[in-house]
Order: sequence, then C-alpha cells, then structure tokens
Amino acid sequence: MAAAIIDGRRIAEEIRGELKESVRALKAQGVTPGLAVVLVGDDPASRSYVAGKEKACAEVGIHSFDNRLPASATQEELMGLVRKLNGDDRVHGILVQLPLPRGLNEAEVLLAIDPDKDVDGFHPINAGRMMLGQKAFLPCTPHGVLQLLRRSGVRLSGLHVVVIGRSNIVGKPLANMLIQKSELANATVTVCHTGTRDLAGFTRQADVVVAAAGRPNTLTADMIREGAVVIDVGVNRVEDATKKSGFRLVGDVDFQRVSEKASMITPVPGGVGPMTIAMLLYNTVEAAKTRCRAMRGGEGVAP
Ligand code: BQF
Repeated sequence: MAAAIIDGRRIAEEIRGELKESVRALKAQGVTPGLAVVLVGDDPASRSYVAGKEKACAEVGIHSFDNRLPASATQEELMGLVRKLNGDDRVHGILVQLPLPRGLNEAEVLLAIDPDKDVDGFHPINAGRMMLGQKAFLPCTPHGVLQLLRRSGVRLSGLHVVVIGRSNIVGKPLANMLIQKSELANATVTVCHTGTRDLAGFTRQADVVVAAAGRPNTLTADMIREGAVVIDVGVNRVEDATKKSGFRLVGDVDFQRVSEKASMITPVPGGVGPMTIAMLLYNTVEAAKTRCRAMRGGEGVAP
C-alpha cells in the first residue's frame, strides 16, 4: 500500500485560521492574547524554535513578548523573570523554551509558572489534571498528534496504539491522553521504550504507531502491519553538506520504506512539528479566553 501523507502544515494552517477568528473576538472585547517567550542561552535549535513560535503568534494576532537571558543567567534571575511574568496582566501564557542550559533547574522553573499561564502544559498541576481527565492545558506535541489524527479521519476509539518513547514531553502525556475515555481518544495503549524487549513484536500489533524515541530509523518497514497508521514525532538533525544550514531534519521513522506499507504517515518536516506550534497558539488563546471571562464577572462576588 502506498500511504496517504498526513499534511501537518495544512492542518496547522487550518487551526491557525480558526484561532484568528477567536483572537478577533477577544480583541473586540478588549483582550489581546499575549504569550511571553523565555529563551535562555543561544542554542541554535532553540533559537529557531522560538523564532517559529513568535512568527506563528504574529500570524494569528497573538502579542508575543520576547525575553532573552544569557546562558550564564542564574537560577534566581530566571525565577525572578518567571515571577514577573506571572504578575503581568498582558501575559496570558508563559513559554520557557527547553532544554535549559546546563546548571539550571528545569523542574523548579516549571513549578514556578502560574498553572493558569502554563501553555506548555508542563506544570505538575496540569499534568495531574490531565491524567485525572480534568480540564487542563494539554502538552502541545501530544495534543497536536491527537488533532492530526482526528482531522485526518482516524477514529482512535478501540484501536491499539503503540507509543515508542516515554519522555515527560511526549510519550508519557500522549499515552495518558490516548487512554482517556473521551471523544478524541479511548484507545488501547502500549508504551515501549529503550528497556522494551522485542520492540517489533509490539509494533506489529499496532493499528497506530507513534514514534517518539528521538533516534532516526527507530521504526522500519518490517516492524509494522500492512495498513498501519504511522505518526513520526522525531525531529533529528543530521549532517547534510548539500544544505545551506549544514543539516536536514529527519524523523524517527524510515519514511521511504514505511510509507510503502502504511495506510497513512506523517512526514518530517511538515508533520507533527507544525502542529506542536498550532497547539501552543491554541492554549494561549484558551488562557486569554479564561481571563476574558473572569474579567466579565465570572470571578465576581454573587449579587
Ligand atoms: C517541521 C523540540 C526537541 C527538543 C526541544 C516544525 C518544529 C519542528 C519541526 C518546532 C521541538 C520540535 C520544538 C517542524 C518545537 C518541534 O516542519 O517539521 C516546527 O518548532 N518544534 C521545541 O520548541 O523544542 C524542542 C524538539
């Protein structure tokens, strides 16, 4: 089977179009959604991700506040900045670009972000709410994967999804979201990782495989069932002398071969990556809506 390519750029654009409408409505009520972006240090990949996020904000009408600290910044400086942003009423969402430079305590920084401004969904409060099926900011990449599947017509209910990877940012939250008894999910989930014996034995039983291992060629054609749906979350830079940048992006999947056997597959670039950014914008707009409602009396004392 030659797989249909799931076009993440197109679906992300569709979502940005929906968000533009919401932003218009918010602005009409006097609220401009604001996202504070915090970049510490000068890692080239992080700079490029931040640039992409700020550009996407501008496109839908979200005001982005750019905050940069040198790699030499102390934990206290960073904590001070986060606290300042927590108290800034123009800021509805706070994004601290990860990974932080060596020596900075990521967990402590994420814990300092106001959970109601935690648009990355990494605060333990949001992780807990999500796991309990309560309203929460959902981590952007896993939420992007769910939206990509839904908008491609894949109904997950009852399907067997094999997730490869158990990171706090992708694998763990995605597995939790997939098992929720909800419209988007209700799947049967297997989580595989570097400690899994006979990975192929699991992936061959999957209706949907999500590769989020962070290593090229983790998923090869012999490892999937004919007609499986394959989602590639990997974003790996590999050297490529023919590129101006000196590298190209590849996923975790052997795209060439796997796409001959799968029924649907996401490319890299242009698959999950653009959806990650779209869901960040979505969370920021949701944060602004919540504050807009609070201003309009939702939090007032009963008459
Ligand atoms: C695309 C990320 C690892 C570590 C920290 C579009 C992105 C990537 C690819 C992007 C990522 C990966 C981000 C494409 C944000 C996804 O066209 O394929 C967008 O910007 N991402 C990040 O902020 O931090 C990371 C991966």
